[in-house]
Amino acid sequence: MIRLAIQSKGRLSEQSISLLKESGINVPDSKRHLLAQAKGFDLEILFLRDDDIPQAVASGVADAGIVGRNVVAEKGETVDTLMPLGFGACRLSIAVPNTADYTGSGWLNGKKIATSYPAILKNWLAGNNISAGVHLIEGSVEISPAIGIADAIFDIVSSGGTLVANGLREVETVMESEADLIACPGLDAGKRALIDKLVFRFNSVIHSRGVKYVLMNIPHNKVDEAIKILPGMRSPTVLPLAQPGWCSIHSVVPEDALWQSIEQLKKIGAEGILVLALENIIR
Ligand code: PRT
Ligand code: ZN
Repeated sequence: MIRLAIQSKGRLSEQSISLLKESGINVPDSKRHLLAQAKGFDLEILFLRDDDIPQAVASGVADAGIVGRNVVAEKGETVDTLMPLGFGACRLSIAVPNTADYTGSGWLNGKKIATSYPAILKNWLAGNNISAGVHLIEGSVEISPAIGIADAIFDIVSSGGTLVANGLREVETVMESEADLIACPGLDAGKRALIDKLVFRFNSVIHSRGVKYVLMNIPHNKVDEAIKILPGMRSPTVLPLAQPGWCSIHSVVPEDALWQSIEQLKKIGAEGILVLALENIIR
């Protein structure tokens, strides 16, 4: 049995549960309990605030956890980062009022910066030889310059909409973040084997995202051309059809290139094109 800590409610909560579900691990609906036994894997879920996950994992209260890289960096706990999970993407940036005459990071010398991430900010300031005041504030950091608490902010940015709405502009990106799977260092062999199984399942789900399985019929003399159109196809499956001169090609195609590829394939004579969703890619 392993214990996995995930955010009880918040931005990473639903996607953590979806990833587990797609990996064949069902989490009971009720989030009112701190601990819940999952179905489909020898695992229990510990629901925590995201800020508490790095310490829970570092101390062994949980064997593994799903949490933003930014939170792990801020807390400074010793954990093993096993894999990025492909959701919760954001960056931690310094932003200044639109009206500021910002010309480079030297501008920050002697200024006051409001943030909920003082450790990451102080580390970056020291690394860049900048001497600035760090003002810790929990929540609504973006309003600090307007109400005179600080000259700049250091906060999470994703679309950038919050900065624009508050008359701020992003001037320095300090770190990129997304949700990571972390684990307690030094787990015993039994737990390590279960974590490896979890990593294997997560990888197969994540690799199947953003790709489609495409099948089509094509004249035999157009197969080489079709292979050139299908991006990333190294070793296509080509099967003969009962009708002479025709064959069927099967391939995995990235979603962003899908429609362009299909239009080109139709032009060279592809017929009966089927696009199917992929649930897992087992490597
Ligand atoms: O209650 P608990 O302590 O568990 O949750 P929380 O309120 O501390 O965190 P939560 O749920 O807001 O975020 C959890 C994690 O999601 C963060 O630690 C990041 O790793 C990740 N994440 C991804 C984000 C965002 N995107 C995000 N946009 N976390 C916060 N934001 C906020 C940001 O603080 C800012 O106010 O959204 C605003 C900016 O968004 P844009 O799109 O306007 O730029
Ligand atoms: Zn939090």
